[in-house]
Amino acid sequence: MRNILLPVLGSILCLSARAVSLPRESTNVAGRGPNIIMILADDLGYGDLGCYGQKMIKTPNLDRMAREGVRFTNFYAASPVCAPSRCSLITGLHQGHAYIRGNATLVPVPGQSGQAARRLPLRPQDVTVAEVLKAAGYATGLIGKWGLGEPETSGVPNRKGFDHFFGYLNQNHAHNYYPDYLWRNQERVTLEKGTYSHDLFTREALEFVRRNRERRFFLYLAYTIPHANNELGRSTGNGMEVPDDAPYSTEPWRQQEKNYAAMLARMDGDVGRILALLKELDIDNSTVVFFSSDNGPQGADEGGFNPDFFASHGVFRGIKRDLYEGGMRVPMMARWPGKIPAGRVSHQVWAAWDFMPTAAALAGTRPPPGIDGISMLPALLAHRQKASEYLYWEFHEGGFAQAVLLGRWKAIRPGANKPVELYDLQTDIRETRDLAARHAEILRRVEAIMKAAHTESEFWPTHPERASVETMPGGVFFLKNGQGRNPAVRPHRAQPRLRGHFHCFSESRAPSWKTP
Ligand SMILES: [Ca+2]
Repeated sequence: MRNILLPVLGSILCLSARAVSLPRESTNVAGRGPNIIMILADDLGYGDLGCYGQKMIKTPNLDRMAREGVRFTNFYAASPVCAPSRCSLITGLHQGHAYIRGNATLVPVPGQSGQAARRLPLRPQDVTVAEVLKAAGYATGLIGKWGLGEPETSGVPNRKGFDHFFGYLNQNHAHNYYPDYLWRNQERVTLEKGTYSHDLFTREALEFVRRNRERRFFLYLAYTIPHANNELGRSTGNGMEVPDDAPYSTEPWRQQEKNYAAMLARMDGDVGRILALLKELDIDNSTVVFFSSDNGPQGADEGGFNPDFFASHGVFRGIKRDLYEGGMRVPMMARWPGKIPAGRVSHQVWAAWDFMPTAAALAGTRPPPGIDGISMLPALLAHRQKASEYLYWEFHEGGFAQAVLLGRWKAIRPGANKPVELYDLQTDIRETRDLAARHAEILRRVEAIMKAAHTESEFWPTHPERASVETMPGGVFFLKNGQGRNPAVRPHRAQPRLRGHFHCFSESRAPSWKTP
């Protein structure tokens, strides 16, 4: 990706997440390049689609999309949970540099209270793919789940490059598929009772495409399924919320699994409708459609769905919240008739933070300088592709964990003070044999990358116990020196100092999937 020494210097000089600015050349350029649609599923695993080996759930439209385009086998999400994964996707920065590195911060966000006190909004200086494409003349729309800015903050979609927004701002709100309201731009829209939000998103997406068919557009369609309704899951044991379990009603499965499969069927049909509309409007050949997921499949603790039932994690170890392959490796397909050769399977290694520069390259513009991603346009077109030197991840729930992919080697440090595990993906795709003790030189290299690729974040400190963080009742954190203090919360008697583990997240850690 880049010389290892440069980020070391960078991490010394820059203690906060980096901000990047739009290159001047990219502004006021008339729309060029194809339309771009990014369809992102929520918690859909590598093994959930027919074209990725799924046998029990039928996904004919997505399978057809794969046959008509390229299917990638080595594509990685940026984080094993929603918000950080999506932040990296749209800003081109991996988690060592991204501004948002968790669903919830470890310290309160200044000026915010209640739920928002731990939801960090994107800042004006965090450049998104929507801003890049808008500057290149694209109409930009976001439909579905955002999670990167609460109401009236700097991070709302309309302030981050989206002309049009319809959906959820808050991720917990997005658990509810029959919500009382959604946001249309910055207005709260009351919904009719019994409206399934996913259906509204598809309707809205079809309308967006129709409305913008005469001009270049970018549509980020962030579906919320097959994620669970966690609150419903906790109260009833079945949080897999869908209006109808067809076409799986008569299967001898538990209701959770029927509903999960029905969610995928619903989404598959809707992707088919979007592809059919492109054809009907005669913009099929001028539209690139991507399909991917934000992280691996959820555990049974979220909606009662068992990710082993359909082998949603494929053959891999781990699920959502794991840095093992099952939590990180997700489907990625791209379809652009006439340009992307049909029916290809590509083993190109790439990650969510490569999406922004890839979209910029498609649009004929340049991404902002200083990002981690590189354009994968050559790989899409089956041309010779430059590869990143390594991929880097970090994750802060349950302690500071890191992972590196370096060629065939996958290294994972499961906690700040834990030894690094090393797996050879070429011979051990399930990550069962830790070879760290046998490959000292590789271990030194990946440890150097872990040091170099990470910059410290004030909201996700790697050693919060040293950063003088104290926890408050209800899981609210304070910095002892008063910085970051939320004035809306009255201090109570401080709880014992934390020692690297946090148990206050509403999104609790899923149990690890055991390799058979
Ligand atoms: Ca997710």
